[in-house]
Amino acid sequence: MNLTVQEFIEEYKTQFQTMFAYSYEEGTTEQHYTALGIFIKNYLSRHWKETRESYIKEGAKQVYYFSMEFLPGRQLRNNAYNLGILDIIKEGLTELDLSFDSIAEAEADPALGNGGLGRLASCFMDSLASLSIPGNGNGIRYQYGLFRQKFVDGYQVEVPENWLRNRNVWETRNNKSTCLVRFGGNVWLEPNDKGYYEAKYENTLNVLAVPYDTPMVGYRNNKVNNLRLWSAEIPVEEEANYHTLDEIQPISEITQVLYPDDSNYEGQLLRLKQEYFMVSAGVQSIIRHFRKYNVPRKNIPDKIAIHINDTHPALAIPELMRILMDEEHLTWDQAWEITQKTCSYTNHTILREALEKWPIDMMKELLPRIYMIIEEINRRFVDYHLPLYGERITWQTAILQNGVVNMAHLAVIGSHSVNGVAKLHTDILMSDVLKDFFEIYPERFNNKTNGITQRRWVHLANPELTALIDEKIGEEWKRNPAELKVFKGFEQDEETLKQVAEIKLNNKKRLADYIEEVKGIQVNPRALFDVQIKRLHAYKRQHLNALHILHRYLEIKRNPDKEVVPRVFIFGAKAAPSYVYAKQIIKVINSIADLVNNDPDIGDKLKVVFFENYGVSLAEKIIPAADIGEQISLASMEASGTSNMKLMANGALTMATLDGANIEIKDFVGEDNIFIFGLTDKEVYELKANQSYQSKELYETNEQLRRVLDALKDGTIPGLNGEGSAIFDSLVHYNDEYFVLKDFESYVDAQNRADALYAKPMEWTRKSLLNIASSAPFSADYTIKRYADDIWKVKQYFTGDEG
Ligand code: 26M
Repeated sequence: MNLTVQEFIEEYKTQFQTMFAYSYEEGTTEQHYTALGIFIKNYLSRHWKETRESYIKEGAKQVYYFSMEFLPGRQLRNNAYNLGILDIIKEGLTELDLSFDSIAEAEADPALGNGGLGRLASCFMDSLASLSIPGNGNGIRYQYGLFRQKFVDGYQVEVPENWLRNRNVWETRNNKSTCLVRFGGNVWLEPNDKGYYEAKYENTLNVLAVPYDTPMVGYRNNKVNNLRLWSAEIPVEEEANYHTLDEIQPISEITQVLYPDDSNYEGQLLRLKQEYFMVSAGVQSIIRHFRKYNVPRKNIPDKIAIHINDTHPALAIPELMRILMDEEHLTWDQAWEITQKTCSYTNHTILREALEKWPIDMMKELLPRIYMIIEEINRRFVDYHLPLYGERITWQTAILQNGVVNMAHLAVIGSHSVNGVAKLHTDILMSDVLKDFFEIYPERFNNKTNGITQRRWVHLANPELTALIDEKIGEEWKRNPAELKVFKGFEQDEETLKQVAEIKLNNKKRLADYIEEVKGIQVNPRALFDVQIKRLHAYKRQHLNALHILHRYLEIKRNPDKEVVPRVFIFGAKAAPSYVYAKQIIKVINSIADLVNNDPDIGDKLKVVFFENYGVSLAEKIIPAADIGEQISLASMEASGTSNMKLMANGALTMATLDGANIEIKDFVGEDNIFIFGLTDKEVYELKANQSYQSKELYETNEQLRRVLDALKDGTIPGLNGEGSAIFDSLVHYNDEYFVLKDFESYVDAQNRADALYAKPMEWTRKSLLNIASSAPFSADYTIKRYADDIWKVKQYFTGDEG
């Protein structure tokens, strides 16, 4: 199906007219977006259908990636690109006097996730499709995504994100595949005359789960996988029982809004409803689909893999047990063997406060049958392990502890594989967080370092760089990222270095224009662009970055004639609405920005830009323009990080602690081509263990540090209402939980090294090129290949029509 420009033009005009009963010349940008989206969806629909059919025909094992969050980003450009029709469409639209870029901007960016975990899920969906692996996403179609962030007087204000206001062109509502999900009521088991117990229910709340399917388009391989997002509705046959909005509420609220906190777990009943709703609908639809394979149920693990993205979907384990026993009438032992072989789990955090522990009473009342099953899993686990491992280990690894259901324990016990998301993180799981489990089940543990899709984050976000690499090493690297290393051969080639530098400058000019447009701040594109983009959290230490900025500011004020390397500090970060400290940090950084940006003594030497509403679309604009990527979490705290990978792939040099995947980045790019500073994880553990750290001493003895800290509360920063003092107190009087002061000097030192290097543009660019050329190992394609081979045992399906 080779589309020509002329065919596109004709079909598009007709399409537009059919949809809107206007000629295309009269269309708004938004209408053009809708028409073009529908055009592309129609174009891919045959591949979507054929991909699904071919998996069944081949009896292919399929993986289902269960995640409460997906952050796919805008899909128009991505889908056209992966289908291989982007250039044709662009050309056609130009002939029609329309701009593809403006049309693409009209798409709503679905913010159905908080941050790293959700974006990883979407990178994985892209890689699964692009590798021709039968992989499905399973999640929730939240009516409102993550809040839209605004700043009012420098404070974060949250506004609802009504991403479905205009029509979502990508989704297909699938009325044929709905399921019923039951909550609450009473459950009991009744023996019947067929020789098994039947689960009987009364007074349950029945919710209809309606799937909306979204195509996940593979890169030029004619494969289109499926992302299935569930929406809660009243069952048609029960509609007559619902009369008022109040009565509808318990159902409609389930898929209304995404929980906006990714670091602090609060046992909210509604969240538990969301988790079970998604999991139950997902598992039911998998088992229904499995019947198409016509193989015995004991072969379920040969046809199905269910992946649990953090503990949030861990109820998939008891739900699969429930279906296998209550609906398929298998015995406990049969069901348990199938469940364990089918499920696998990824841990994404060691933050204690983020671990899910549901009150038993809540679980019992909301999910009585599921709770019975969890209780039995726990009973069998304890009975078996007590004689083998003794009291301490057994009780510490039990699922039920002190009145709560420990979801991580459920996930580990019910899975055949447990993985962390970077080497260090997996080591910490094995030696600390899940240590006892590592003793019981060493064979289950494995590392899968995260990855990113170069298609979205390089090919599309940075077309000039992509064209340059094509020109230098050919196009093979796009299908086979390992080829990128060939680009290293150009590290001494002056012409190539000049081109790399020029591309970076062009990207910075575009970002500078955008900064001027949305923030009204003028920045010098030749300044060093220093970028920290990620959720706001104390452990990620945006406040360390802020202290460094303050330090620079004070230095310039003290020494106005000294030559400095001009810098633009760029932030993007949302704080959880209830996270007071994180919001205080936002306010402080915004106030520092006001101070610095409006001080005539400072000029181009220092600028601070805090973008509102950071998300996938904004990341695509910022990342190609970054010179430095800030990865400055306290060692051991950041499980992996993924913005580190996106930034390096676009030629940013990494400013990093030895945390998460930074360590692997350093190993690949070489320590000369990265700025490393700060405590190591071992030093952090030691300081914590011997309780020897006294942040106040640092404040008292280090004059440079004291000056900076005092500026937080002595009126230097305008417009604060105690936020600076709050941060001061946490760092000085409450002993600085995340060792910000401890790492300060080493951080400033690394930043000075960065300045010195930036003053030698060719040297800088050479390192930038080496970063680009060393980024291939962080392709999500490789990560997914390893999940497929080691954990899921799913194959790539080449059907000969890959195109
Ligand atoms: C939990 C309970 C209730 C409501 C929300 C949550 C929740 C949601 C998201 C908890 C954690 C969530 O995300 C954690 C996360 O994004 N972790 C990040 O995962 C990335 C991908 O593996 C890593 O790169 C980051 O280091 C890690 O912080």
